[in-house]
Amino acid sequence: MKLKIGIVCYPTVGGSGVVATELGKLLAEKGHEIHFISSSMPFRLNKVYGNIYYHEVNVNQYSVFQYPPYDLALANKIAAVAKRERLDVLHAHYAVPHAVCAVLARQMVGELPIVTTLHGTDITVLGYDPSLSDMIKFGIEQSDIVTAVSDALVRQTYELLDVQKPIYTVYNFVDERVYRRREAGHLRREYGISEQEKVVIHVSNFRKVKRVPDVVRAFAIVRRHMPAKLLLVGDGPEMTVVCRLVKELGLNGDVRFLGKQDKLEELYSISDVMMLLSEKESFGLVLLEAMACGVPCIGTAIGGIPEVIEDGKSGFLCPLGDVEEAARRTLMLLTDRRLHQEMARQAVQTVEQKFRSSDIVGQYEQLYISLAARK
Ligand code: GMT
Repeated sequence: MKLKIGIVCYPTVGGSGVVATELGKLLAEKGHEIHFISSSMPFRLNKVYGNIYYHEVNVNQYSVFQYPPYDLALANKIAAVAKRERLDVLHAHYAVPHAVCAVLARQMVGELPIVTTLHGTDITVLGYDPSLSDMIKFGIEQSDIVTAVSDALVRQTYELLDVQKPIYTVYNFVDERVYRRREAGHLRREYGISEQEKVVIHVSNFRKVKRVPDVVRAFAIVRRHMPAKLLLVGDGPEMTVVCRLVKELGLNGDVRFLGKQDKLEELYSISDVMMLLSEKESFGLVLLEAMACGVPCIGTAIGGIPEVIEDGKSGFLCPLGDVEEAARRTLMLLTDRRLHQEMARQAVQTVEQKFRSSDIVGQYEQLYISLAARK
């Protein structure tokens, strides 16, 4: 059954937009017709596909509005696309405003099955905001099917918002054709990494919840014991704090600030350990990307991270804020060649078995088909 699927997502760098775009691309490869509706072209949509369309939401500036009415323009656009293209289903990634706008669009067109995927901060951060929480709950309850990217996020949503609706876990995935270990030795040389040095990588949007200073502190301990470099990939509000800490700890020569990068698979391919020490993380897509490239991970035992890293198998879990433990586990991995090889192998295997992209895309497809059949 070939479907016409609308996908509403954030277009910028960020896990929810990445998952939504990769999902659209793989669904298109299976023959479905995909309509992205977003404020700008999703950044991962880097190739022309005959059956992928992009509909831009434009918000006009009128002096009567103190704030541009993006949400209303989005709802209007969803309704227009749904009607014109006869969409079978609309998939909203992130509860606000996307799920809520989808519900409004459905009222405008009469019939529009809605799947909403909760990605994390839409619940774990915005869900605590009294100016938004009832609206988030409404968007969830009015959707036809709701998914979340980990069991942990499903539990948190029930606890926080007291929603009366089944929420299904559908994990994140990566395109295994892109995320695989490859030869990128030239990058080590370009970043001035010597043969003897090990490489620790951290990738995030440098927001407070990512606790990047903990990564730097853990790395400082590692560095006292062995030659190593830390690659910090990404940018965001905490960057100034992180730069200051790196300087304070005398690590300037051993930390490379790479900023936002595209070809992450090449950076993972020169890395030995991935570190993600967040205080909130519904899944941790970057862990999966690293694991697919054969990089064992050190992560905090919070949110959905324990569903991604199998402690002692594909990496290690540490208590939140325990930088000594994160450093101890990293050192274990960096100094024991056999342990590292085995964990790298397990990491790749976990991606292939538990998070296989064809299985995850198939799960979403089944949800769409069940809704389209109800029409
Ligand atoms: O990690 C971020 O801050 C970005 C955020 C987003 O909304 O794009 O990522 C969330 O969604 C990703 C895709 O489902 C998850 O892998 C991330 O764990 C999740 N981030 C948080 O929960 C903090």
